[in-house]
Amino acid sequence: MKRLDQVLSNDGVSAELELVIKDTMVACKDIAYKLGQGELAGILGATEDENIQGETQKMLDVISNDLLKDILCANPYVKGVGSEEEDYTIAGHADGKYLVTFDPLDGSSNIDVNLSVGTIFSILEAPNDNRTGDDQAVFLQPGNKQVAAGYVLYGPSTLLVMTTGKGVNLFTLDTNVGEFVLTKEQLKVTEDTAEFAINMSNQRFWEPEMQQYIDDCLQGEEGPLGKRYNMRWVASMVAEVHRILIRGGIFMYPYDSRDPTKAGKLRLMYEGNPMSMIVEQAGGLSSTGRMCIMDVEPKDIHDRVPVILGSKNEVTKVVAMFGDYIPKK
Ligand code: FDP
Repeated sequence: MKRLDQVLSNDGVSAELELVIKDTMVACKDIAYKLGQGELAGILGATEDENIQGETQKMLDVISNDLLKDILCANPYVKGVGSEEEDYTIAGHADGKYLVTFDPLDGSSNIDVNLSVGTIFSILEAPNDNRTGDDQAVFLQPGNKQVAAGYVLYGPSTLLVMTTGKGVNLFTLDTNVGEFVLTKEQLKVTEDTAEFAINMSNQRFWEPEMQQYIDDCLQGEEGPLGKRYNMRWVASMVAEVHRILIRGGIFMYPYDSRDPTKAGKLRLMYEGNPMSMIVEQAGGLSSTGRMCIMDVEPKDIHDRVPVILGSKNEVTKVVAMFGDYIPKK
């Protein structure tokens, strides 16, 4: 079986980028170990702090963030990092070629109930100028500029799903040797699906287009979509996207009016962009409803975005509800 480094070399990934990815995985293996220890390590529960998004930080959010931040900032090829858990971007090496953004522990409300969580990462090329990684402006590039994106899913087994722009591969952590080994090549999202994932408790706050689509799904065979739908909501984006990569589906965290100043709940640079690159590299689609997520120009490292992604034909049906935009593929 091929190891991660062999797959990256076969894909023609530069030695520098390979080292950045491998260091990201060193941190993720440590996170996986700590999650596995759970209560025994005394690291479950909340801290007294909130992150810049106003969310209470779990102890493991902070530990995972520190692991990724420390290892990546020490990597000579990393110019800077941006994290969902950090107020500002952090400088690495002034002449580093890459910028890494990450959500260290996505779905962290699941930690205390021992359900799946994940780490999401996105890698961009750093602009070749005198600015350093603590200048957030260097990070403000749309998702279509990503050179790599991936997630690690900490579930019954620890999985890495990633792309460097040549399709999407799935690796499983072999805990006997501490290596990620290739277990599925070239994942493909089915074009059609009858399974949707959305937090239905927010229904009354959605825009009319989204209300309409879900109403149509709920009508099943008798409705305009003509099929019976199933629903799933793990409340962990990594787990939802993984399910979609394995058996198809559509995941939505749309705009809602609970806080009209926020474009959505999910973060563009830590969640929307990397997950869109993975899903689109696997033949799926991603959209805000009105434009391709990866075409959104970020104004701030912590920008939020409405997210609709998954099986191509189903995402196309949802964006058709919004009416004024046709997805690229
Ligand atoms: P969490 O807040 O627990 O980190 O990243 C945000 C996220 O989880 C996603 O992983 C998940 O899909 C979503 O929020 C869950 O949102 P709800 O709390 O609305 O269910």
